[in-house]
Amino acid sequence: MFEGSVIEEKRDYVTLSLPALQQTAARPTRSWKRICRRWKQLHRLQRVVLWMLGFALVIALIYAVASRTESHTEASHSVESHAATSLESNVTPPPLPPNLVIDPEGEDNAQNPEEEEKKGADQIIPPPELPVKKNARQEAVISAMKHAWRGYKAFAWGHDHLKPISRSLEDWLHLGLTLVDALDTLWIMDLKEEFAEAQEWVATQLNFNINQDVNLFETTIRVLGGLLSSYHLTKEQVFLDKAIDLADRLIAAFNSGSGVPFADVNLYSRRASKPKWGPDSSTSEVTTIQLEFRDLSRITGNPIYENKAGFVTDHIHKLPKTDGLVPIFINAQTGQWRSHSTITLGARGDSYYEYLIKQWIQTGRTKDFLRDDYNESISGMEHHLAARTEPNNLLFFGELHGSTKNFVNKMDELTCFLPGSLILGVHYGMPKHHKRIAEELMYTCTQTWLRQPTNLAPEITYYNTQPTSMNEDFFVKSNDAHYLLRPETIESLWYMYHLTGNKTYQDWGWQMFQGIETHCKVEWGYTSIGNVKSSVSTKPKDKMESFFLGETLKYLYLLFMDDQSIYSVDKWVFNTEGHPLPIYTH
Ligand code: DMJ
Repeated sequence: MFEGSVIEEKRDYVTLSLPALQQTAARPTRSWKRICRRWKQLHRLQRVVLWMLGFALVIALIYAVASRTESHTEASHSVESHAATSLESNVTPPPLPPNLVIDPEGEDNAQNPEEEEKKGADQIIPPPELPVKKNARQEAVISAMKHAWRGYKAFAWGHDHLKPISRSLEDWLHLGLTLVDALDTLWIMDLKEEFAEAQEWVATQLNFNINQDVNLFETTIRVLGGLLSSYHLTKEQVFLDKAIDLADRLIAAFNSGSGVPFADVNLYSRRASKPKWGPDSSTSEVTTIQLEFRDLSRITGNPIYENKAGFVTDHIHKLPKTDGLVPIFINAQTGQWRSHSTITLGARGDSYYEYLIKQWIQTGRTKDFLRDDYNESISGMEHHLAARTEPNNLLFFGELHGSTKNFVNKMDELTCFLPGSLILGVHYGMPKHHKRIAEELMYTCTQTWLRQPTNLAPEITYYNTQPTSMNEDFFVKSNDAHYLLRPETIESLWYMYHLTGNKTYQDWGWQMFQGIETHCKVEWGYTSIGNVKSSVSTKPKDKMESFFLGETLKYLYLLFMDDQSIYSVDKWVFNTEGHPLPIYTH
């Protein structure tokens, strides 16, 4: 009964409305005919006057719209240039007082992060709108990316690395490293054609069912990280499917007895093993897989990845430390430190500290032990590793070597990730004096590039802490003079610019990019070089690392972007290989 009456009602409505629509449609035709008749009855002069009035009205409208748009653009320009001018006075940060340590109880205390608005969301962030217009510096970086891609495509397509001088390739993990590492950079730079061909390769050729031992950390940060960020940016299911397949194989590395993963795992047999060169896993490696594994759990709803990787963080939180600083080796079977190993912010130590703050951010600032461990480690760095050069009082972070823990005045280029993490922390409420440390270390790192005739940084720099006849703040040994196309300093420049707006950081990055263009660019891509100390004898090494596309060029592009809100650190947390992942609420 009820249904029947609804149908009836619907029929009535349709029957009634059709003629009404027809009437309405007929009305304009009649009015139009009337207007035409009247127009023809007008005198010729009257018609000319009406035409002119109409024309003047259209011009006035166009003018009004144009001047509104212009005044809006001018207003935003003047805000930007004011910000730039007021920051310009702070170009070279004045050195910190000789005693860098500042009372953590004093005015420098951390802001209460709970008081700040919680950033991030559990939902996947919609892909950001791509900016239409790019500035000249961005265009230059895009050209570099296209140049690198062209060489890779021609001679190393689907392989790990391009050897651009010999026009050949090199495989290490046999996972198409450069291609997967470059995916999100191509997307961010709006290189859609290149992205599509890379996606096609991932869909049809990327195969993890191979009898190949791979390093858990490298595979996680480059391949799993690259697939996950591509998934978030594009929502293409293929990236997620591949990420799950890979993680299901990598997870075997955690079958170690202690839950701290072995360094290597065979993708086919899913058997884990110690590294070929020693009994232990590297601390930075076992603590720099959590962002990626957690992200996969959050997307899929399968907690296993997050639980396995999260266990390592919890376990290491409980181990003894030197004021928050950790040895660089840990045994996977016992889960204990190799206690006589070195403490460094460089190789094998670096990203332990980076992932403390980034994991805290990724989890919506809810796991406070991560923040506390991070803050303790920065205090430890200030007390044990911070030192100053002669004659110019530059800040650097040295190392505590082996069982003696003697201080060594050496800093890796890898350590230059730290200004970026520090300023990110300050943005999220960490102690304000961390900003000063970030600015000073950023300056020192930049000097390691710009004081070389190539404008490129060596792998390792030694610092003068005593007055010497050389009168130089630092020096480079011949064996350490290579530049591997690394990103760390440029990555930190992006964070510093992104979070302070000081355009000097862009200018420093531009000078570094000129160094890369002048000394690393070859006909078929970009090459690492063996000697940054000479602009005539750079000793090219014939290798283009995957992180050059995954990180170095990406961070240069982000550094030069006019609209910094698109890849904001309030929405994204970048893994250690430069792959953006979303921030969650817990
Ligand atoms: C990259 O693979 C990552 O940035 C990692 O954290 C350190 N080493 C390289 C780049 O130098």
